[in-house]
Order: sequence, then structure tokens, then C-alpha cells
Amino acid sequence: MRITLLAGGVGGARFLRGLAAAAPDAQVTVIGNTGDDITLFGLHVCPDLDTVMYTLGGAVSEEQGWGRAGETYTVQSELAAYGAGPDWFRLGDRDLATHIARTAMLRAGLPLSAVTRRLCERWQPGVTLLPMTDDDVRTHVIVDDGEGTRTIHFQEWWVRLHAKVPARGFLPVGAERATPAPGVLDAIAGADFVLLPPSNPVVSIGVILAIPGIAEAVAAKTVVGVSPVIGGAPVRGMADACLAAIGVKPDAAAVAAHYGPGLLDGWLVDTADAGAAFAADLAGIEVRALPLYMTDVPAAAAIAAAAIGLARELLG
Ligand code: FO1
Repeated sequence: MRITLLAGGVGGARFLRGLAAAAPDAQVTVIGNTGDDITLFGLHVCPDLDTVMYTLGGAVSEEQGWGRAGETYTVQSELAAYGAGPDWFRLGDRDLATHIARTAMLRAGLPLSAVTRRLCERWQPGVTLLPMTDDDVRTHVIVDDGEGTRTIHFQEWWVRLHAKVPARGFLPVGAERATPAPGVLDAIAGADFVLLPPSNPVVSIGVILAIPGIAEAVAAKTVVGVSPVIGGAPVRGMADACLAAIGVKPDAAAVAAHYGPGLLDGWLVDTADAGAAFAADLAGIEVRALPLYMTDVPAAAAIAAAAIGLARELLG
């Protein structure tokens, strides 16, 4: 069974860990969001790719959901001693080795897709991890913080400002000129079905879908999504701040309607949102309700199994 997913950071990675438990023999390809990427101290950091790689490679910091377990911050404190900023984005010593290795390979001329494959040789995540594109795409946030409307890098809004400054919108800068990375369109077309894990629908899955060609390729497949919102609030992260910026209510039915019946064939909602099954604007989307909190791997596996079951049912 070949399954392809579009994934962002922590929510996607935790779902993938459940998928590996639910379908150990499936051939899984993950198309990862690179709109969160940031260059710091000359190093190319790929938060969403690294979160998937570390989580499935067994090295992620469980309490953070990102970065490495057992991390130390000697380099960062030395940089701070020089007054070398920014200091609001925590880069641990082990994590820095990933960014140094990645940046060295990029400088040697390797595309990000080849670099990601090389880094995954160490971590053996058990999936094929592809960046959505090898081109530079960076999500910027339009904010109006009293100094007039301006755009800031997603990480500055997300990490330094804790998404507390209301976002007026999001710009995946460079997306319109980007092309899907090698293997991305084939992985979508060749999949038995596509799953949308509970990643951020705006700045993670939405940015991947903004790469020309990807949305059309996904829409041609049987697609089952998992709501990232339970009972009117995001499970983690600040998806509600992102949804508000684009005028989407933080509820399971509204997120499905945002993706639309042109993209989604099936939608998993938490039992708290079982009423979503009757939302008029979800006509054409098969809605199923089950517990969606990924409290541990078995819980995530049950959700993944339900997503697979619904996809197979819809495939007929
Ligand atoms: N998130 C934070 O809230 N604070 C940080 O200092 C931080 C550092 C960081 C370093 C590497 C990395 O791969 C991820 C990091 N994240 C941090 C998480 C990151 O902002 C998010 O995982 C994604 O960009 C959103 O999905």
C-alpha cells in the first residue's frame, strides 16, 4: 500500500509515528513543508523537515515536539556572549550539526531534496521524506503592529512574537515561481491515497498546496484529512491564530470547508465535533468522528488506521 502525506511539523510527525505503527508495511512518502525554513548565522534551518526526521528517527525532544532530545546549548550561549543574534530561536548543539551538514551540502550544489535524503540516511525515518520544493519559499506574515502594515518571517511571528500580534494574512514568498521537488508529483500520482495529517492547514499544508501543480495532483486522488482542531480549539500550536487571519473559524467543519470538497473526500473529526458530519458545506465529504487526541503512539495509530479505513472505503 502506497500512502503519500503532506506534513508540517509536530502534529504531522506525531501522526506519522502512529501511521508507522498502524501500517508498518506501507510505503510512505512525506511531502514536507519548507515555508518555515529560516537562515540563521548563515545556516539553513528546516524546522518541519527536521521535526519529521527526528521524530521518526527516534531523536526528537518529546516535550518540545521539535529539536533534539538531550540537547545542550553551549554554542548558542557562546554566540550570545558575542552579542551575535538573534537569540529568540533556540538552536541546540546537536541540532546545529544538522544545519551545518545541510548548509555545507547545499553550498556544494546539492538540491535540498538530495540533502534531505542524505540526512535521512543517518536517521532511517522509515518514510521517503521530500521537501515540497527545492526552490526557496519562505512564509511571511502580514502584521499590523501599530507601526503600520508590514511582513515578518513566519518564525519571528511564531517564535519571537508567539503569534500574539494578529496576522492579517500569510504570504508564501516565492511559491508562485517554485516547482515541486523531484519525486513529489510522482509520489502523489502513484499513491493509493493521500492523507492530510493534523498539521497547520494554513502555514503547513496550505503552503505545500501553494506550490504550482501540487494542489491539482492531490485533488485528483482520494484524500482523507484529520482535523487539527478539536472542540473549537487547535490541539497544539496556534492554528487558531492562523485560521483567524484567513477568516476561517477554528472548528472542524470550517477547516474541512476551507480545504473544500474539491480536495477532501474524507474528514476525521473528534467525537466532540460529531455534529460536523451534518454541516451543509461539507456536502461531498465523508465525515467520521472518533477520538483525535494523539496522547500516545497507540492513540495516533488508531487515528491513522481510521484514516486508512476511510480511504479504502472511499476507493471502493
Ligand atoms: N519553536 C519555538 O517555539 N521556539 C524555538 O526556539 C524553536 C526553535 C526551533 C529550532 C529548530 C527547529 O527545527 C524548530 C524550532 N522550533 C522552535 C519549532 C518551530 O518553530 C516549529 O516547529 C515550526 O516552524 C512550526 O511548525
